[in-house]
Amino acid sequence: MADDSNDGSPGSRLRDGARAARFLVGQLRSRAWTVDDRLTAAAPERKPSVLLVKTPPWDTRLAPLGINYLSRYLRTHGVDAPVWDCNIDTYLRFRMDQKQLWDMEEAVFWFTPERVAEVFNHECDIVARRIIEADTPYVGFSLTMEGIQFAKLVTDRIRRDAPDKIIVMGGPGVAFPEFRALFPRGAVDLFVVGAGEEALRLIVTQGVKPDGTAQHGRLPDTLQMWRDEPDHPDCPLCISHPVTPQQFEHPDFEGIDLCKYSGRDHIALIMGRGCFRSCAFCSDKPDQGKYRAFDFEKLMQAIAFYKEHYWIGGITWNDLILNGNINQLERYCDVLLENNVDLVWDGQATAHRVMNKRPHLFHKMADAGCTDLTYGLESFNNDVLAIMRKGYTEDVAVHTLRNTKAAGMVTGINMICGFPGETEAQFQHTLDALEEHRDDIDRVTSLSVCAVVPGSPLWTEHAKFGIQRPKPGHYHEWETLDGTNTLPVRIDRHARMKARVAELGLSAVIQSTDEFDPDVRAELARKEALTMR
Ligand code: B12
Ligand code: SF4
Repeated sequence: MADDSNDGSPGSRLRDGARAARFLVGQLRSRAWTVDDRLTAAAPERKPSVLLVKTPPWDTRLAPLGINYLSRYLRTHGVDAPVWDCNIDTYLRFRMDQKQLWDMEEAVFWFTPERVAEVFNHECDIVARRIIEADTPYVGFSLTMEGIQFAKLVTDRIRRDAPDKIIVMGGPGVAFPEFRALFPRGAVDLFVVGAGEEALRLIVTQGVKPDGTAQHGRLPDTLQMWRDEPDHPDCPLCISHPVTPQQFEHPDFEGIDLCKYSGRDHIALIMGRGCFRSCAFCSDKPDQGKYRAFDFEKLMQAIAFYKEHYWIGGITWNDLILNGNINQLERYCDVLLENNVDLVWDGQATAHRVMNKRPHLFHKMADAGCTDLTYGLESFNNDVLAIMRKGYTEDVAVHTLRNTKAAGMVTGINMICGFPGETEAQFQHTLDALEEHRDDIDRVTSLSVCAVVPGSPLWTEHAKFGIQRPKPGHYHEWETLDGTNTLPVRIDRHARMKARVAELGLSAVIQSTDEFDPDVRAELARKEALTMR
């Protein structure tokens, strides 16, 4: 008995400790109570939840929309869906000496794995840790193509430290099989293709696993599932589910600190998805489908909410085309005007024959706060516009510009140089038209060299356009089968348009051609090799 008594002496305390340790070891060794069982037994059933993360690179002026639309939808349907704009946090941590990486011209940096790793290796440790600590069964990354390398560094760490976490990727960066193939095997469990609202809700609430089976309930037939390479079982599953225009829920930006963004009192928003045109170079239309305007009441309620809670002064509409439904657009203007809503707004639109017949609508837009419209005109030559499948002619485009300007709004245009089939004479016509219509153009919002990107008709129907498809990741490096339109020809036209734009005193955002000029690349590679020696 003396042995069992705790007399407080060092000897008795040691004996007690040893007994407790033996008991614990015994418990752990017993088949009925393994370490793993204890962990599960201790944790209550996990709530369906997903952490939505926007990784770099992305805009730093306005909060990202993808994760915020998804989060609001999921929370409206009872799913816990916190968001993390990792892009803005990373930018704020690195802006002191790496601010330029967030410039539009830096795409090549983000595509180069070694360069991304060199700058962000340690940051990705922190990002992964934060994602793991959020302790949600699913993590959803929202990506553009440029974001793949950064996301890969993060997923490597998640795989190592939290192998059970199910990694879902969505956004335009995974819209087409050619983009999805850029992800190394094992980095992703599930790809969500297209608008992710309903697909993600089903994944999280039904507990969809990487093999496509659901842990709870039966998945509806409306949920599409496929593998890009059906014969490879380790090829991640792709999932898609349609979302009706009435289903979209505008963000409430919960969990987002709007003060972090430089766009001051502006937010981005969309009033519809898709586009009614089908331009040959465009991959957005094949990704998003035909235009559908969102529910009007919900839209106006959302604007009232932002005014009341965030005191917003402006909205940048991120729609592919703001005039996708001109009746809805007019209604929106009417409500703003009737209620004296103090709001400035801008966006992208398309040259529009029917809208041209309603000049009052342009004036109404300006009165309701629209300050600036960018049109993807691309060319002023009718033959080129026809091969581009733009769906309008030069006179319609010019008329739209004139109406916009006459109403007092700023006009921007996007231009593309060297579309397959564009002859030197047709290109010259566009150069001259820039001069002729100078008074109706305030800005060239984007001046770029024609690229052939996955998903676009130029890519999928390349033979019809008489071109060879470029290699993955080198989307500017294509040429016509007859050899008349090559990268140097396009770079030359781009340089001449750039010069004309400068001569005309137009402000312009001009794509840098260095990044895909093979001569410049070869020179850079040579210099790099010399410094490595
Ligand atoms: C507006 C816009 C911009 C604005 C962004 C302003 C802002 N803060 O929002 C500006 C002009 C700044 C911009 C910049 C860039 N952009 Co941009 N942009 C767009 C545009 C027109 C709309 C984006 C948007 O807000 N959509 C609305 C939201 C709600 O839709 P969403 O993001 O697609 O999200 C839905 C689905 O994709 C999906 N989803 C999205 N994320 C996730 C995640 C998960 C887990 C799931 C399940 C689903 C899911 O569900 C969402 C809700 O339905 C798109 C066009 C397009 N097709 O998307 C291009 C687009 C996204 N941009 C593009 C690019 C390349 C860029 C740049 C990288 C360009 C560059 N080379 O520098 C830069 C970003 C870098 C930088 N430093 O800024 C490309 C991406 C290409 C690709 N396939 O990856 C696009 C697709 C245009 C194109 N076709 O070329 N852009
Ligand atoms: S108008 Fe713009 S979004 Fe629509 S198909 Fe043409 S390029 Fe694409």
